[in-house]
Amino acid sequence: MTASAADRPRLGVGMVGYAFMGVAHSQAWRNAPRFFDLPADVDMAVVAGRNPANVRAAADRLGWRRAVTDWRELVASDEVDLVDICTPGDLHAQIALAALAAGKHVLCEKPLANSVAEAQEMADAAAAAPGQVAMVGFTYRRVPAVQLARTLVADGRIGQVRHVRAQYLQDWIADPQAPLSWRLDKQKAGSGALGDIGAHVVDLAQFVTGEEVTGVSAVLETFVTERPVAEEFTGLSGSSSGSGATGPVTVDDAAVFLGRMSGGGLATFEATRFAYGRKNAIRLEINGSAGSLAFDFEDMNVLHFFDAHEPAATAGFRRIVVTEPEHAYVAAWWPAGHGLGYEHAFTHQAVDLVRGVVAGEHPTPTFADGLQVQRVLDAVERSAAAQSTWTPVTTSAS
Ligand code: SOE
Repeated sequence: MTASAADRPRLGVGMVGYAFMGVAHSQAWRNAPRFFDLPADVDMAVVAGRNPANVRAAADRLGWRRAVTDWRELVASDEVDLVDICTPGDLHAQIALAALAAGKHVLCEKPLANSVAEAQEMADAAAAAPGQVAMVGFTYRRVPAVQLARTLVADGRIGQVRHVRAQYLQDWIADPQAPLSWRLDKQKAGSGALGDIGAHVVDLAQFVTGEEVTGVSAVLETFVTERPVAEEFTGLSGSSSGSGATGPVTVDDAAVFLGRMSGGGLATFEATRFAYGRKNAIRLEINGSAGSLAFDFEDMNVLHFFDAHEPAATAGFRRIVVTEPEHAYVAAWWPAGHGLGYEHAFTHQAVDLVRGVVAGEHPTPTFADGLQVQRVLDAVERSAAAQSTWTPVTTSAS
């Protein structure tokens, strides 16, 4: 890091990719210093993308000083201290390894990689560079209600974890005519709903309970195997080229699995993009020996808490509105009750990252955490392929 004009450290950021995640990260880099007291000035130095006109336009729109068409140039640039990877998964490992080798800090979108082997290499490279921060973008950890859930579990308020019920439900490809996107291409994305959104709930379940998933029994399904070729994409939705051309879906559309937690509890996970009406429902319910917690991202400023010690006559789920200055990150934003949204967790991620870099600490989730989630995803895929614990129900014919 260089010193900025006011003699404060300057953290130069270079971001690779500028689609949906790149837009969210850009907003976070812009807002972090405006709302939080940071120990360094954030310089949105360089953005990289393949198309010269589009990346220049994105730089202007999103607030990046310079645009380049080769991520290697960004990684090599003296202006860049931290490389922020917002590309499809097939580029995560290459870029992160190059960035770590060049002495840069790294923020990598989730899932960490497209395979355990890649994730292992990335985690090893990060471990070999202890002076550099390497973090994975499991952003939902930084929703204040999720932070409160973790604190309540850690403080023993629900006792020993018995059940974890985790779902990530979306519907943006429920229509069979929704066009192909890179998220439906195994080469690019590694897996489908499993890695794209299932990874988030695996991470959340582990983060909130402070435990790990130790084993799984899974089924995966691809409901629509052929889709129209896309013309262009904004956000998640795309328009089909209208040419009638179609292409194969090479990933899972939905993942459902059981798991065991390291503390002895049982878990169920569901990740699908076929849940009509559910736009970004990230639901986590945890039942412990002394109470329960429930969270749904579609009502993200609220955490439900049931305390089993309360008298039965008046006990009930308490609806905690997580917008008080006492709640994680909230004091930097709006007065109580005014609420936060999707983008705020990205800002919190940027804040923790800048603080970690300056303090020489490693904010979680680290690449090692990303590798652990990747191992769970891998176990899910192996279990689904093996069908080893799958027991068909007998029919009158069998
Ligand atoms: C698409 O399913 C997606 O953009 C994911 O890739 C993100 O990680 C999730 O937060 C929102 O949905």
